[in-house]
Amino acid sequence: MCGVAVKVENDEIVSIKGDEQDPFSRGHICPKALALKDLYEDPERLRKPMEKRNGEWHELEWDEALDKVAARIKSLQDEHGNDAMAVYLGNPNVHNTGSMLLNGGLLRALNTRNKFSATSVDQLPHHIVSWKLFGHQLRIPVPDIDRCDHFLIFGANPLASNGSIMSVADVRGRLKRVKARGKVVVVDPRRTPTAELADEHHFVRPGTDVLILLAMLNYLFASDRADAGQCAAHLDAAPASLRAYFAEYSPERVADYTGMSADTIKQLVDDFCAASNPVLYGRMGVSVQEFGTLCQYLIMLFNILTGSLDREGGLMFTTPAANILPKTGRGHMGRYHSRVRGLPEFGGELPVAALAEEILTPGDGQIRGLLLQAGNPVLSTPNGEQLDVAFASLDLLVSMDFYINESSRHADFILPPVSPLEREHYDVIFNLLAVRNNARYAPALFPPGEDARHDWQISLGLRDRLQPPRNLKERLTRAIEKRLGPTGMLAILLRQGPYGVGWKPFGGVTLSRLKRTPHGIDLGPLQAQLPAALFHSDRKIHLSADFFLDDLRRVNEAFFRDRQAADYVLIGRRDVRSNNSWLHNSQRLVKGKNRCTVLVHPDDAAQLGIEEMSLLKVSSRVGSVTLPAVISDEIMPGVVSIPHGWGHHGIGTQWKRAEAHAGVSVNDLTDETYLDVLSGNAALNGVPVQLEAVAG
Ligand SMILES: Nc1nc2c(c(=O)[nH]1)N[C@H]1C(S)=C(S)[C@@H](COP(=O)(O)OP(=O)(O)OC[C@H]3O[C@@H](n4cnc5c(=O)[nH]c(N)nc54)[C@H](O)[C@@H]3O)O[C@H]1N2
Ligand SMILES: Nc1nc2c(c(=O)[nH]1)N[C@H]1C(S)=C(S)[C@@H](COP(=O)(O)OP(=O)(O)OC[C@H]3O[C@@H](n4cnc5c(=O)[nH]c(N)nc54)[C@H](O)[C@@H]3O)O[C@H]1N2
Ligand SMILES: [Mo]
Repeated sequence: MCGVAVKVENDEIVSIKGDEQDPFSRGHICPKALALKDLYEDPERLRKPMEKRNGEWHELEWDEALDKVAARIKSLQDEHGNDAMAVYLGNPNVHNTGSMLLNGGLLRALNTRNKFSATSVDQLPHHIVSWKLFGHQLRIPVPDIDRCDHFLIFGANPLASNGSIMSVADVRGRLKRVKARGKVVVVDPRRTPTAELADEHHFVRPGTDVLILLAMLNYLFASDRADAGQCAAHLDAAPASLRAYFAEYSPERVADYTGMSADTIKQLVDDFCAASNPVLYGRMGVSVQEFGTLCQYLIMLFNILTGSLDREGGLMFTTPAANILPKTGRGHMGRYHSRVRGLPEFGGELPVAALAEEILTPGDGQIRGLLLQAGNPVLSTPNGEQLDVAFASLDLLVSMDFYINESSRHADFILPPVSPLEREHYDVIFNLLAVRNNARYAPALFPPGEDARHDWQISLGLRDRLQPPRNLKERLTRAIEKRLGPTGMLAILLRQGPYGVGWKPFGGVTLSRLKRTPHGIDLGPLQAQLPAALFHSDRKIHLSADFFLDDLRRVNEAFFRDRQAADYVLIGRRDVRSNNSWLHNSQRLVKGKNRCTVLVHPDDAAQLGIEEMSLLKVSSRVGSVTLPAVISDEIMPGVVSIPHGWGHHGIGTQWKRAEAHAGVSVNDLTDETYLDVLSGNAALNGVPVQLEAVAG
């Protein structure tokens, strides 16, 4: 989302800088952008399709590779049924214009219920809340960071992540300006760089946010301040009808469980209500935990009941120039369930925490083949070791990826797409979640390598082989689709969009206009847009208390029926010089001291008898890892933190620099049975662990 200026001389990248003239990012970039050079030049990045025969990799030509893969998928599905072939869609798909606009055909051709993605280790709760309340899973409002004067953040570290479900550049500068206007308050089990910058930071015991949020609503009602303001007219039920749900969760009752005092909880509400333009925002830390969906619901409810939704400086809907909402599914849930554990689908996807058991459990409907599209779930999803075993047992594994990593090493075929600088970019997803409406088109910087294919070309190539056109009409539609490609599809989306041909100020934001305006076009601050933003046919916000607050039973069970609290719990950690599991082959990003360490509070370190950089063995129900400890009071006592995406063990993988900075995988500790049961989203934070000092 940041404008990047890449200087090239004689086909060599000589510098990568932030584009000063970019109206959205104004010269800002984060270190990940520098990795574009390493990625482009990386000799270990695959350029040719690969087939593994008798444990050895062989290069193939594209047509032969696509023919073989399609034939194998077809025979597997013919023999065992469509669902025997599964798909996992990784995070980079949403950063890839071609994949976003042209991968649907392949998914339809595969026609399998066993579809998984990184959504269920991430933002699934947000989709469910938006689907229920606003009628569309992608209608997710974002904090209006540029106009709020009170920013209350639960479980997000935008200084490292650059903002999530809040596309933004220069978070540091923007947060400083919020501070100048008012206050930034962070609730996090770790004093993160974001918490350091904030005016206030409050520790919270991992996974207990739900109690704090319930108590905040309790106190809001008890002090008679629940007032939906401009939202009131758009609610399907009176706010007062919700009051009873929160009656038993007074700040005094919940405080002890959370590590936050009752007074602090009340202060959070008092300060929020005293501000002119407050907003409450919660992200990974509160989504990827045991009560993730309930947390996101309560956060939305708190914004609604303080009149902070759809108000300048509050939580606002965006107006993206290329609007995919009308063209994508609004959402559905529970139409079918996973075979082994009975977890519900959402929007046609099953929770990825169920993937390994669906492969390993014999019987009708067992998964025997898998297509990985831009994903490395062995490192990125819970109980990676189990998945590693499961992948080894598959009849067929195909990976669309340019690295031989911990997941694709098990593949029979790898189909590598071009790298980011060899393709055009328009961000259809992250503009949808951006704090200013904005449009920017970047053409490919380099022509794709000789005989290279884009993700969308590989995808359509497979689709056509799996499901050849059945008639002339289909033949024509497909020819047009291919001719248009992502650029042509984008041009249509822009024309049909809210700033399309009929839009006065610029005579329309068209593709040709964007091509003539390489720095991008600023389309202004977010606009209030209720009820037009809603997809429900009654144009109301459906408060859906029954659906979400039924989960209070599970809350009561977890906290108030003397469940044994774990001695130690595990949380994650993001770093500006890393991106999930796949940028560790970039020297620029891995150099310097080892970042795959476990953070431990000094009191716990003393108890364990360890010193700085002592090795610590961390164990959970599913496995254990041993790594160096960093001792700091930035983490709460009783909590340890390990970053994810490491664990490049080097067995059969082919990225030497990553292997030289191997680290361990935190997802060998996270537990595939530890879930936010309401959604099936993995609970990667708050995992109970044991600690043991390792001699030597
Ligand atoms: N413990 C713990 N686990 C986590 C998280 C956490 O906070 N804690 N975070 C979770 C989150 S938020 C996410 S999104 C997931 C991410 O998990 P995944 O979606 O599985 O992503 P990665 O592991 O980064 O793997 C991405 C793969 O895509 C490849 N790739 C990159 N670009 C492209 C491209 O354009 N095309 C193709 N075909 N391939 C490409 C890379 O080489 C890499 O192998 O991890 C989750 N896992
Ligand atoms: N540099 C870099 N940037 C990235 C990524 C990356 O890997 N590296 N990944 C990208 C992706 S895919 C995503 S989804 C976004 C995520 O972006 P963010 O949501 O900002 O994710 P994190 O930085 O993991 O921040 C989560 C915070 O939650 C805290 N936390 C953990 N458990 C709890 C809890 O129980 N309660 C509370 N209140 N807090 C808790 C953690 O300490 C951490 O500070 O980042 C994106 N940006
Ligand atoms: Mo993510």
